[in-house]
Amino acid sequence: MYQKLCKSLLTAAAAATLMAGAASAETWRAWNIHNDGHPNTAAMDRFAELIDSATGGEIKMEVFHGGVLGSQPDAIEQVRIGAIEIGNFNLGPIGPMVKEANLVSLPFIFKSVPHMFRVLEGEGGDIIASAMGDAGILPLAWIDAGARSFYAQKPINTPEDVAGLKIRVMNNDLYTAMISAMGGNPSPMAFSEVQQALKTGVVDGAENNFPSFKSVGHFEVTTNYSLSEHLIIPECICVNTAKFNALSPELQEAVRGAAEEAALYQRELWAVQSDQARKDVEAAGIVVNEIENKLPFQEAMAVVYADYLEANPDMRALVEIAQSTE
Ligand code: BDP
Repeated sequence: MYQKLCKSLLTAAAAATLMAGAASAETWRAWNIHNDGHPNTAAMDRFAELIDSATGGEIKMEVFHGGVLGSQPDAIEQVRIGAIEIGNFNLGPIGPMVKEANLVSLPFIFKSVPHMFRVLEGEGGDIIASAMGDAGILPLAWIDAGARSFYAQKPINTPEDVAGLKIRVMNNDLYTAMISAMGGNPSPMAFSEVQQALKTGVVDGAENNFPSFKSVGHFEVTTNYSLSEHLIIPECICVNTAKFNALSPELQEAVRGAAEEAALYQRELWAVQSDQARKDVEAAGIVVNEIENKLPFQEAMAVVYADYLEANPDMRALVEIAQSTE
């Protein structure tokens, strides 16, 4: 940490020297779906400060919170084409555009959050990052989004409990396949619409991590959160590739360093605030249900894996990298 800080201070000083006399600063627009009180919002605000100081004011960042620049799939597309420069994205909605990124959307592909980071920080992560960069959306740093679990008006202990329920999922065929494999009715929907859909019964349930379950009020319109932890999907701080490549090597290093530092900050906040979010929703009356045996959920996903590998035989090697990572 200390070394990292020294390095980024040095980078900042170097960038400041470098940039003294530089012609003109540019302002990047940053997309973030979360509101105040969510760890990613604080991390993106910190990132804006870090990028400013690391680049000696050469790059400024205006962060638009609450998804006001558009839905997540739209914003991903906008970063790809350079209409928005940068964003905090979940890899779930990136999967339909970059097939390598879909690795993380296979249910139960990761054993734990640390395992997910080990895969991302190894060869698997290099393959995903390079494919994303080629698609125009370059990851500068990975951030934590914990594990996603189901919530509904009843406990979910087995895949059979999902049967017949209409469950909101993010936009990705792997998630619709996951719900269908349990006999449920998947309902892909924008994040901003889920609270109302739960409230009015348009959907019976959804799935997310504790901070998001809390921050957008899903806990106010549901009763049971069941710890299936079926998806551990990382997020990224991602930049338009062409924009990043057009920077001098010094500025690239400064921007990457700022993103890495913001990501570390996010992970620290996440650790504390996800525990707190669980406590807060429990205090508000949510029943958090431990699932004793997750094996039936994992077994129900066999068809999802089989169909996925049949349709994407070229992804088998990446799946094997993840599965063989300790
Ligand atoms: C949250 C993610 C956010 C997603 C949202 C969702 O941080 O990027 O848009 O889930 O379920 O946990 O749509």
